[in-house]
Amino acid sequence: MASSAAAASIVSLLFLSSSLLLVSEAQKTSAPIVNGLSWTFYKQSCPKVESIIRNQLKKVFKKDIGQAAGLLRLHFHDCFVLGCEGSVLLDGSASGPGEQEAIPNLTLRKEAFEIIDDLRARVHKECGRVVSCSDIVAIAARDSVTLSGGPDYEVPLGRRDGLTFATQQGTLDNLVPPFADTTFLLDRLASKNLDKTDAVALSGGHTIGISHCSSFTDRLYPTQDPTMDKTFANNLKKSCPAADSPNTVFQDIRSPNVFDNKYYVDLMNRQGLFTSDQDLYTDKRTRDIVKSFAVDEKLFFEQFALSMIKMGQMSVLTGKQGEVRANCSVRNTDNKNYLASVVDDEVREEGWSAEFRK
Ligand code: HEM
Ligand SMILES: *[C@@H]1O[C@H](CO)[C@@H](O)[C@H](O)[C@H]1NC(C)=O
Ligand SMILES: CC(=O)N[C@H]1CO[C@H](CO)[C@@H](O)[C@@H]1O
Repeated sequence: MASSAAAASIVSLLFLSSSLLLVSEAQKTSAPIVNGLSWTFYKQSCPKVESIIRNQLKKVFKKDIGQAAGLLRLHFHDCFVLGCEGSVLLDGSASGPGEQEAIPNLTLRKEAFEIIDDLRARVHKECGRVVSCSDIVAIAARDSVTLSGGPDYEVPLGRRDGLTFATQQGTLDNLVPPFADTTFLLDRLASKNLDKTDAVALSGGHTIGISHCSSFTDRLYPTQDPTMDKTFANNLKKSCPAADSPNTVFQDIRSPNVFDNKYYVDLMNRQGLFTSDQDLYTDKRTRDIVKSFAVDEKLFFEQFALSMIKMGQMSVLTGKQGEVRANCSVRNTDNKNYLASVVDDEVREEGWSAEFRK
């Protein structure tokens, strides 16, 4: 089974370069885009934003490819709680703890926040305060996928940054815990207009990155989950000798740092790390989708890109909503003055595009 999947992925690799072109062309036309976002949002105001981010991330990942996983997960957490509006980046304030302090966020990487701040500063230096933190997070997540070996795809842009962050309870109520079964996972995603294909595709994000023991040791202690492959379980027990061991393990044992379809091959071999992962193969509603991605990497890549574009547009702020933060960790203090400059910028942009049409 594993070898036929491997053969299938070799075949799909051969077609990868040509298919990627098709995918990104197709997405521009077929991926639905919400009102207020655009494929060419910064064409006039910051045409280099995407190349600045990609070039810097190439350097970051050359030193530590693990950071790609941290950035991908950051975008997911941002979007699921209050929508993709950068609230996950806000530091807790006097009014209460931020999304960062809520339990599921304790394992977001500190470096991911630092990388986003650094990218924002670089983009600001080039273009001024025009690109939102939430757009930077969305672009960085896409680049993390692409630079780890996954698909390249266009990201709709024009998100604005939120002014508030979720409570700890709000964060818990919107994310999915690793001990969730497929019914729980599908219900929660359905409430965000994501269907079962999106659920299986997006879970494929677990083809890169790490997990702390405490996120899955409920499957090892006190009783071992019978659906888990025995050898896999024994190895996890070595890495995590107690339920609360502080260690980490790779999520995809076959190719931990490569964005590929091996996550689904893991599931078919009962080597999924979380219940939420493994149950996608146990549950009849999602099993065939898992299989189809395990044997056809191209199919997975195309669907992953579509599902990410969908997730990346959840409850976005656009137009004059929210703000463009000057520091991703805090709200702007000069909101009033800044509104004037937003209006100026928009007038300027309209001027430019009128020019363009001549
Ligand atoms: C919807 C169900 C999901 C659940 C239950 C879930 C749960 C988790 C958990 C528990 C961790 C490990 C945290 C730790 O202990 O360090 C993790 C890591 C990760 N998740 Fe998810 N996740 C889900 C969806 C997603 C999605 C949609 C993506 C992106 C498309 C994603 C990307 C990642 C990545 C890349 C990591 C590794 C982070 C790192 O290495 O720092 N996850 N996830
Ligand atoms: C952004 O705000 C945080 C929190 O107030 C602060 O610690 C940090 O130095 C600021 N970063 C920049 C680049 O000003
Ligand atoms: C309370 C706590 O530890 N919060 C942390 C949540 O995660 C971010 C990013 O890693 C940290 O900066 C916070 O300190």
